[in-house]
Amino acid sequence: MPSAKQLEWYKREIVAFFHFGINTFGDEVNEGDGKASPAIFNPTGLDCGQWMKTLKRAGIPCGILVAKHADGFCNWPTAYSQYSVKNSPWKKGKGDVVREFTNACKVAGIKAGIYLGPHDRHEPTYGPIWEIWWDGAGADFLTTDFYTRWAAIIHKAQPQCVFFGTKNSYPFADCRWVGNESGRSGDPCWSTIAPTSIRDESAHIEELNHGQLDGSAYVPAEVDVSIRPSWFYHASEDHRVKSVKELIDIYCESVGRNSVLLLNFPPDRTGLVPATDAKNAAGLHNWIRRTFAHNLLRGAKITSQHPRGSEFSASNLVDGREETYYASADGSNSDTIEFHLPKPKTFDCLMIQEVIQLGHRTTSWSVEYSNDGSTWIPVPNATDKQTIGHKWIIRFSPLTASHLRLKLSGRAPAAIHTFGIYKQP
Ligand code: OTN
Repeated sequence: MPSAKQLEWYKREIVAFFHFGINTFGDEVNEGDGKASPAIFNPTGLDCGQWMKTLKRAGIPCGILVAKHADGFCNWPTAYSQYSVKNSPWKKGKGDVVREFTNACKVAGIKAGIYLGPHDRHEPTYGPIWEIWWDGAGADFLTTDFYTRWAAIIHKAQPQCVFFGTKNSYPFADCRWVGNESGRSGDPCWSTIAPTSIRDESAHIEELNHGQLDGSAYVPAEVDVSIRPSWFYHASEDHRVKSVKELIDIYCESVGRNSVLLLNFPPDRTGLVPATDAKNAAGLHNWIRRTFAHNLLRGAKITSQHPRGSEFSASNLVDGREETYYASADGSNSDTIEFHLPKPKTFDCLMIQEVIQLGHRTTSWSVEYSNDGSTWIPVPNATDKQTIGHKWIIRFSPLTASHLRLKLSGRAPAAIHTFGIYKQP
C-alpha cells in the first residue's frame, strides 16, 4: 500500500529537475572531474524566479535542484569544502544558489527538492551530508550502512521527504529508477517490486521498468529524463530541445503508465531556462489541460454487473471528484461497467485511475465500444491491459461511439476512481 507521502508524490505528476553548476561553465561537460576552477562559475543573470515562472507555465508543482553533482562543486557556501560558490567570482563569493532556489520556490508556492550526489571527485572524504535523490551512478561502493546513517538524519529532519533510492539505498526507496533515461515506463508498470531488483539494478532493468506484481515493496517508478539530450546545458544542443509532441509521448508513457515524470531543465550559462525549453514545457501543460478538461462520458447512463452499493456508485467514475470512487461487491473479483451515452461521441484517448490507497487490485482490463449496445468492438490498444494504478492513459485514432464497456478483473473487488474518454486538441 502507498504511504501518505507516496500519495502526495503521485499527485505531483510532474517534477522538474534543474542540473546547474560548474559543469554549466565547461564545454560539453556532464561529469566534471572535480578539477575545474571555481573561477569559471559566474552566471551573469541568475534568476530562480524565472525558473519558477517556467514551472508555473508548465503546471509543474515541484522542482529538484542539483546542489552538488559528481564534480563536488557545491552550489551553496558550505563550511566543509573550499570547492563551492564562495570561491567563485559570482556575487564576489557571497552567492548561494541553493538558498536562492529554495527562496524562489517558497515565493512561487513550488515544492522544493534537493539532489545531493554522494559521488565526489573533488573532496577525498565525505562530510555529514544528507541526501534526497540518491543517484545510483558511481555509487556502487557505498554500502547500505552508509545510507542508513543518512536516512536517519533525513527521517528526523524532513519526515515528509521522499527518497529516490537505488542499489544499496534500496531499503529506503520510496520511489525507484525506471531503468532508462528516455522517459519510458513499461507496460505493465506495477508500483510493487522485489527489493532485490532495486538493489541489483543492472541484472533487473526489466523489473525496474515494469515493476513486479508479486513484489513485496511498494516502490513506484520515477521517470527521469532531460528536455535536452544532456543533463547539463550545452549551446550545441539548442536545436535538440524535445518538441511538445515528444513531451506528450513521454508524459503518456510515464504519468500515463502509473509513474511520476522527473523532467530535467538545464539552465544555461546566464543562469536561465532557455526560452524554447520553457515554451515546450508550457505546450505540454496546455495539451494536458485541454485534453482532460472534458470527460465525454459525463452524462452517460452507467450500469455495472457487481455494484458494491450506493456509496460506491458507478456514477462516481465520471464525477471528477477526488473523494468518490466505484467499487465492486465483495466476492466479485471481475466486473463489467457499461456507459450508455444519449448521443455518439468522438474520442481518441482514454484515462483510468485506480484507488491507489487500496493497492493494486485490478490486474487485467479491456475497453470495448459499440453503436447499437449489442455488437462490441475492442478499442485499439485497450485490450488485455494489466496495470491501472495512479493513472493509465491510452491513445488511438479517433472513434465515434455511443456505448462503452470496461471489463475488469483482478485480485480483489475493483476500486476505480476515474474512467474517461477524451478528444485531444
Ligand atoms: O552510465 N550511467 O551511469 C548510466 C547511463 C545510462 C543510464 C543510467 C546510468 S546510471 C543510473 O542512473 C539512474 C538515474 O537515471 C539511477 O540513478 C541508477 O541507479 C543509475 O545506475
